[in-house]
Order: sequence, then C-alpha cells, then structure tokens
Amino acid sequence: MTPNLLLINPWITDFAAYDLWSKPIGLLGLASLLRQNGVQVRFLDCLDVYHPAMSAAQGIRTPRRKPSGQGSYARQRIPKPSPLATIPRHYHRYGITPAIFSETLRSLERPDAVLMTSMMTYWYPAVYDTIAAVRQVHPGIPVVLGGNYVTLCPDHAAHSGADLCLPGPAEWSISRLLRTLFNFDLSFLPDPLDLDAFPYPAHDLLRRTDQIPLLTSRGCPYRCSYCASHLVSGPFRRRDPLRVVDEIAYWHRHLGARFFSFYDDALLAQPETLAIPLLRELIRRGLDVEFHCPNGLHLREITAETAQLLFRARFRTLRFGFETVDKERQRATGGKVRDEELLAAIAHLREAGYRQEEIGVYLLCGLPGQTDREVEQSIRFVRWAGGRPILAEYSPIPGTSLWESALTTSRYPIDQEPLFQNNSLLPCRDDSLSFERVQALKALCRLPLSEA
Ligand code: B12
Ligand code: SF4
Repeated sequence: MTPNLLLINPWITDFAAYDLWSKPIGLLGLASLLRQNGVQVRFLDCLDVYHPAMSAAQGIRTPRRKPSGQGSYARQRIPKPSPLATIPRHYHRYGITPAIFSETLRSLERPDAVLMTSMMTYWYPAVYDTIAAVRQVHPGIPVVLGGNYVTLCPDHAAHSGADLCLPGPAEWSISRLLRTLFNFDLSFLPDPLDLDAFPYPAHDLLRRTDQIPLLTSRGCPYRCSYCASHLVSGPFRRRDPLRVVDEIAYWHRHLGARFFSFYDDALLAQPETLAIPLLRELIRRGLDVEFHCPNGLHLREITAETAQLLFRARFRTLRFGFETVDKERQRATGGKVRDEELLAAIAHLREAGYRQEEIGVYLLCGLPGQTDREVEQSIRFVRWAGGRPILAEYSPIPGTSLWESALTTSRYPIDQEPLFQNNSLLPCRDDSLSFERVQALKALCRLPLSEA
C-alpha cells in the first residue's frame, strides 16, 4: 500500500529560544524524498510563526520577526520539568499552542503513520509532549522518531513514547521502515553519499518561506572534541557547487526567496572545491539574494580572495568559530584555528569591506576547566583583533571526545538526564564562571566596538 504520512516538527521547550534562521531542513529533505516516491506527505510545524490561528490565541505575544527570516517564536510559560525545579529561570514552550496543534491535526486527513524529528537533546520534553498530543487525536497510529536526540541519546529516547526510534540520517533507514510498516518499496533511493542525487528539501510545505536554509555538504573534515558533527552527519561529503547555485536560483524563481542561510558544518573547508566556485558563480549570476551564516565558519580559509568573494556575493551575516584564545586548549580541542589565523582573516575581511560588527566570532564559554579569565581574555582578543565576540555556552554532547571530561566536571548527572546538557545551565562551568560573571562577560561582548 502507498502510505499517507504526516511529518511533524515538534515544539521547543527551554529557558530561551530564538529563531536564528532555523528550519527543519532534515525533515523537509525526508518529505521530498518520500514525495519523489509517490508517498502522500503532510507537514505540521509546531514552530510555525505564521499560523493564522495564533493571532487570536489568548495571552500570546505576536513574534517579532526581522525581514531576513530570523526573530522570536511565540511562547507560553510552562512548569519546569522536575530535574530543573531549582533553576531560578522561567521555562517556556515555544511554538503554536497545544489547542491549535490539536485542531490543526484534526483538520488533516488521518495519516497512516507520523514521522517526527528532534533537534537538541535537551529539548526532549517537547518531543514527548508532541507525541502525547498526537496520541490523543490519533490513538493507534505508529509514531516514528528520528533526529539528533535519538542519535545522541538512543537509550533515553526509548522512553519517548514513540513506537520506533531511528537514529542516524533518515536516508539510511527510511527504506527499511516503509517496507516493515507498509510493505512499501521506495523506487527512488539515491546513494546517501551522493548529495547531488537527492531532491531539494520540500520548502513549499512551510507556510511562509521567509528564508531558505541550504546545505552544500554533510559532516566536517575536522574532529573538534566538543562537537558531534561526525556522530550526527556521518563522513564529510559535499555537493557540486554549481548545483547549489542552481538550487538557489530555483527557490528565488519559484518561491521568490531572497534570503538564504547556510547550515553547513564546513562551508569554507577546502575552498577551491566548493566555496570559491560557488561564490564566483553567485556573483556571475547576479541574483537579487543575500546570505546568512549563523553556524560557525572556518577562519583559516579566509584569504584575500575568499573574503572578497563573500562580500561581493552578498554574504551578510558571518559567524566564525574561534572558541578560545588559550593556545593549549586550541590544540587540545582539535586545532581548527590559531590566533594568527584570526588576525589574518579579520584583516582580509576588513579589506574586503566588512565592518567590525559584521564579523561575528563565536567563543565557547563553560568548557571543562575553563576559567572566567580565559573567556575574558578571548573576548578582549577578538575585540582588539577587529571582530565582534559572541559567547556560545558549551553544551556537553554524549559520544564526543570531550564527554568524559564533561562528565567529571559537570555539576549535574548529564549522562542520566539530557536536560542537564542544556547550554543555558553551563553544566561544566568552573567556579570562577558564576552566572553573574557570565552576564558581565556578555556585557563586555556588547560594549560598542571601537569604530562603531
Ligand atoms: C545549523 C545548526 C544550528 C543552527 C539552527 C539549525 C536549525 N535547524 O534550527 C543554529 C546556528 C541557530 C544553531 C544553534 C545552536 N546549536 Co546547532 N547545529 C546546527 C547543525 C550544524 C546542523 C543542523 C542541521 O540542520 N543539519 C542538517 C539536517 C539535514 O540534519 P538533521 O535535521 O539532523 O536531519 C537528519 C537526521 O537527524 C535524520 N532525521 C531528522 N529527522 C528525522 C526524522 C525521522 C523520522 C528519521 C527516520 C530521521 C530523521 O535525517 C536527516 C537527514 O539525514 C548541527 C550539527 C549537525 N551537523 O547536524 C548543530 C547542532 C545540532 N547544534 C548544537 C548546538 C550545541 C547548538 C547551540 C546550543 C550552540 C550554542 N552553544 O549556542 C545553539 C542552540 C540553538 C537554540 N537554542 O536555539 C549541537 C547539539 C547539541 C545537543 N545537545 O543536542 C549540534 C549537534 C552541533 C554540535 N555542537 O555538535 N545550530
Ligand atoms: S570544525 Fe566545527 S563542525 Fe567541524 S568538528 Fe570542529 S566544531 Fe565541529
């Protein structure tokens, strides 16, 4: 039988969440693959900021959005999960209300199965709530859960209430799933290593495509000790750059998209094989579009040429991963960048036309053994070098090589309770990094930049 499937992007539950060009590209890619195989696919987005019923919802503030497709989510304050009871911060559910979720679900044809994604490990309560809400409306329908939480915490995810949890990339497991559940064979299933063979993600399923996320690659050639890229995305592989530009032109033409974001772990790595031809082609075609890179880019690859090309191709938001000025920690965590490379990269970017506030530089805060002094020195160094420091609180991730050290330094049982992997808790912080101190360090990041 040809199944009729409902794909669901669950709520977020957290102390804070901001839509920094976020879209469920994994789920939309799966939707597209299924449609290509004749499967009927519907999509329900719990994070839909444009749901028409939300404007009439009681006590919910309309999300504030920016033209390029970032902004706040609607949110409702909810009780904290019991492990977080002592944390002195409010906790929220982000997205549409449960009542609107259930009404929307009822308005859709009864599916044969529900496929749901998951993103941050510590957002699992939202995933559980979404599954429970599905069960209320459609008891007895198989619910299949995939995504990062399932991949990184498979034992924990076994308690999600889903009938089946499928870790790893969907394209590795979907064929077997459909055969088992529906005796349905996929006629079209490209080699998972050949990214160009996959159809474009089904962005048309979103209510409004205020911005389009792009992936030119999966995985990363580096192995930083705090990062799960290799666990969730598999080996480093990438697309043909000209096909990526074709995709951009396609969305521009068909959906009128002007704003695009890159989700790659390693967009700039080995630039002669991807970034340089991609940027040159974008400049040549002269589309009226602009680009945002919320995920960390590699500073090491910024030369006079790449900086000029990024500027001319209209890359507006640039964020680079620098993480720390501490040389020993730079080396011990994987050696992806050195101080001299930051200095050289910023000089090239400034020369190309970027202003200091446009050169965002991520710094990790709260790594095992990292003192407030190290974070402060890193902030001061980035500011002095001509970049804009942005603190990223460390989230310990199971399976990474820093996990053992995170376990021994964490204030919470991060291995038993994924809620404690939340970056907002700074679970592995040193005593010198009190929350007040972190606020002061964030304020230091925000001080007007010298030239501003
Ligand atoms: C882009 C990105 C972001 C973007 C937003 C992305 C988004 N979609 O919303 C930005 C830059 C905003 C971001 C922010 C953060 N991120 Co982030 N992010 C990523 C990144 C690089 C890619 C995510 C992605 O879209 N991948 C591509 C798609 C195709 O993959 P996917 O959705 O996982 O789907 C695949 C599979 O999971 C599976 N699948 C998915 N759904 C389903 C469903 C079914 C049924 C099945 C069978 C399979 C399946 O198949 C899909 C295709 O292969 C990942 C790392 C990575 N390589 O995945 C980190 C990652 C998810 N982020 C991480 C972190 C730590 C953060 C931050 C906390 C960083 C910080 N300290 O500030 C913040 C927090 C954000 C917040 N609070 O809102 C961690 C996760 C940590 C955790 N504990 O879970 C990751 C893994 C990176 C890391 N450090 O290792 N992030
Ligand atoms: S370079 Fe970035 S994506 Fe690659 S392993 Fe390091 S942190 Fe992860």
